[in-house]
Amino acid sequence: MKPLLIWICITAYLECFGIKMSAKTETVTISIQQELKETETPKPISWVVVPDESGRSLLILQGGKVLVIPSSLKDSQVRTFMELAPEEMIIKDFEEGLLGLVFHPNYKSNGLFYLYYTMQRPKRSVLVERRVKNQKKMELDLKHDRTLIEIEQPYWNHNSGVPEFGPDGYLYLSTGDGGKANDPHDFSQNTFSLLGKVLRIDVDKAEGALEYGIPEDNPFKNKPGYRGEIWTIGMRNPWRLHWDIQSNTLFCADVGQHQKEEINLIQKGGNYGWSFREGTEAFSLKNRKPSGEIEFIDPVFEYGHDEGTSVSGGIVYRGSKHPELYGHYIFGDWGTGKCWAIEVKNDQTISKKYIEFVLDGEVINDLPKFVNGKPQSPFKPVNFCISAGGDLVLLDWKGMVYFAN
Ligand SMILES: [Ca+2]
Ligand SMILES: [Ca+2]
Repeated sequence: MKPLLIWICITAYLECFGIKMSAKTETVTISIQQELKETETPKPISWVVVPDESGRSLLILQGGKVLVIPSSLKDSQVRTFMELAPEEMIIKDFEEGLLGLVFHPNYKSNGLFYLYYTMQRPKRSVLVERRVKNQKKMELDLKHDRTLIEIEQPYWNHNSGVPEFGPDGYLYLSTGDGGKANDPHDFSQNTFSLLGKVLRIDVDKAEGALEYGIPEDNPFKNKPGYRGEIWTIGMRNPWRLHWDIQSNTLFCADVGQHQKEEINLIQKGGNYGWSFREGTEAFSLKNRKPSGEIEFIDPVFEYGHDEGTSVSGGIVYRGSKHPELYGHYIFGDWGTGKCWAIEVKNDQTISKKYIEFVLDGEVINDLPKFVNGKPQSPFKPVNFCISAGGDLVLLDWKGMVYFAN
């Protein structure tokens, strides 16, 4: 056989086993700079632009504080917007705390926003509506404090907690499986539990005893044995959710246990597998099959624990500084610092790039390093967000806020 033919045969053979013989993955280099150096920003978990055209943003800290950041990013003008009271004991273990904040789509007329955080005694997570009473001054209305959802948390980990509004005006909320390992109580596949799901609710309505409405087109509304809030089933610990309005796609990065880290495209009523499956594989520690026929939705992208140990989802890049990443979903790994950009079309990943971030001439996320099987990265990407100018904000859980140049 001719060499080319031999190569094609080998490639086809390996691809039968899912081994891709594609060309070397391209690496995109992005230089970044640290901002807010003079401000204490421990465990930053989200950067949210205030939707009032002021150019201000909120920086959400896991410990329960929210800072207002001026468009100038000047440290001297940063101030505390709100701080959850310490008696609420929102953070006790490292996955607990203030985990998400989102503004209401009609924020300009109603001043509303939503927080998701954990509380203690008993352990639970809550979705709470708060209000800004003076938008110009970003002054919190101390009287408006409405708890919409309260979910009992059996363990300290896997609380998930990303509220995001869709283009339909409904609030999507990711929840984790409740914690420990192996989803010991099978919450993710339990259709009467709010754990291990993506939920979809109408915050502008109240229905029966609920503080919110359940949209008429939710897939399981009024179905016996199902909570009507459920939009998808079988999530483990989504960190995080992102609506890309332009492509009308809800991205969900789901943290794996010991096999695979996942990027999923969320579809109405879908079952994303956990804990029957981890990524595209059977979950090896349970290795059981569902009693009936369930169609599981595979991730659109996954990676193994040779590359990382805990995925941090991000955003679809729509900025202008890096045209080579336009329309790509950007995310990284909290354990190893490795970062990716993938391009998705027709529910398939059509291209993959690595991203290396350069700070002061040094790459901060070099090749993944493991010692005794544990990832060693001083850089802990926890979220990739969008700045007021539409560019990339990179949050390092170690307390740093970076802006892409
Ligand atoms: Ca938990
Ligand atoms: Ca899955």
